[in-house]
Amino acid sequence: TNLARILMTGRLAGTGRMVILPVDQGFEHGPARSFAPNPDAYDPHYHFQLAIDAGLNAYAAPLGPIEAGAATFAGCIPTILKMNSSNSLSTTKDQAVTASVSDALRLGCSAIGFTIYPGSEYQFEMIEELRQLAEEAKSVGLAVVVWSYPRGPMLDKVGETALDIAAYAAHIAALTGAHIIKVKPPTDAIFLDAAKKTYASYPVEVKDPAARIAHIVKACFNGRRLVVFSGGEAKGADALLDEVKAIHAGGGNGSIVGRNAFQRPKAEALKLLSDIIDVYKTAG
Ligand code: FBP
Repeated sequence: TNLARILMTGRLAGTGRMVILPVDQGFEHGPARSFAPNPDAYDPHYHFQLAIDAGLNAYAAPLGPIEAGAATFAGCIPTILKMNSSNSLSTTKDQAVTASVSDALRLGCSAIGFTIYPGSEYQFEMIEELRQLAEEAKSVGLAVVVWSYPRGPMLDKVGETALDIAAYAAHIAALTGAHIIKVKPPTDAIFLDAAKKTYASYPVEVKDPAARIAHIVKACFNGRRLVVFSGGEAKGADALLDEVKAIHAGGGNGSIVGRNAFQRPKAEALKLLSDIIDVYKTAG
């Protein structure tokens, strides 16, 4: 029911596609880097209202912002409680658990969100933390959204978004039992090429962005799990819309767009989110 609530909210209700606003960048990158480009975004109420006004499917955030808006926005938009977070002051590839399943229930959330870093020195602890929280969340009817971001000693920046590694990370998230899997859009790199090894027979046309998305969808149980792609650092609207068109063409289920939404002035953000939704509303 909670997964359906996410899928049945906003302008994409009933299409199987979704656009989600994630705002945990204050943890991940710090307040100034996240919110100074659009100071209204220092206020968590701004994010609730932006997600509602844009007709999005859900708003995802850590405990503090969800608590700050829970009373005012109760019932207005599904929320995803982000249960763990990293911060830029850390030198390790790990995240702290900062909320509980009972917090999610108390705040009326539809889902919990959890990040894993496949490839990190702490990956197995993170996956075990997820196992416990996901079991608890599912036992009380909450959906589970997994951010799967490859990073760690064997991966450089190319490797973190290389197609083979992104597919591997997405598959690991599916294997943990995630209902919704969130990854970065994969690049046309193959990690083993980047490492100067051969991977001549990788089974997908890596130069075609839509084929890369389709490969990630296959890795998520051949489309039996929902997969959404993050927006990344602020970029031009056309570049973001090109990515969204490839996600749509490749059979991805949608976008989870943070900085590209809340770092723009509100009118501009609403226009961009509306254009993104229009892409997902087209048939195919
Ligand atoms: P963006 O659309 O701003 O990229 O948000 C997606 C997201 O996963 C956030 O939830 C998270 O804070 C951020 O990206 C992490 O990005 P990175 O790990 O690359 O710094």
